[in-house]
Amino acid sequence: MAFTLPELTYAYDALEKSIDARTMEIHHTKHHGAYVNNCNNAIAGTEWDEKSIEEILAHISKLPAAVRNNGGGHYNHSLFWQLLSPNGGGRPSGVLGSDIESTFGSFDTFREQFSNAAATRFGSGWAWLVADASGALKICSTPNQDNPLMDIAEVKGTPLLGLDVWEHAYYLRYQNRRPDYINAFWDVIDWDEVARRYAATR
Ligand code: MN3
Repeated sequence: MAFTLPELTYAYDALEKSIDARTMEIHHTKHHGAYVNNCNNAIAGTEWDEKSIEEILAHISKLPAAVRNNGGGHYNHSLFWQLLSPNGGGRPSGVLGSDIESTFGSFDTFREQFSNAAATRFGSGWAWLVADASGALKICSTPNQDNPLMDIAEVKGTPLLGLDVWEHAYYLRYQNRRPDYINAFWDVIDWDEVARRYAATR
């Protein structure tokens, strides 16, 4: 079963307050589209082409770099689009909100630490909030298209929130100002989706 490029549930210009339409369109159709095609080509005719993306990532150390880069890219972007919403922003409520507060001290401290992980990732990569195997919330970052589901990840866990800090995610509007893009990201986070993912791990 070949992987396919998922449709977005909102228009390319729906997140304009934080991410411009042209960036969204190129990012989705060209960048994510290429990860899907390249991943499919890399696993075609192997034992992995019947497996889920999660199962592939869990065994990524046994697979070629093309699968790590493009399979990771497919998973990461599929998640990223779901975490964004034109009605996003604000703060998480419920169990997620209180667990973030008890883990990091406050929502503002969490936001600062996550933003710092995103800002200080050298080169291309992602910042993450994960729930690890014990259920603990952790912030980490990964290079390139790696993610915390990979068996080679330094910090492993289920990704709840992820931020793409590749230049292709922000350069048209923000150029070298990655911190401004990170700041704008908080206005389009769909906390209901993050909470749904957290609940599924518990
Ligand atoms: Mn990207």
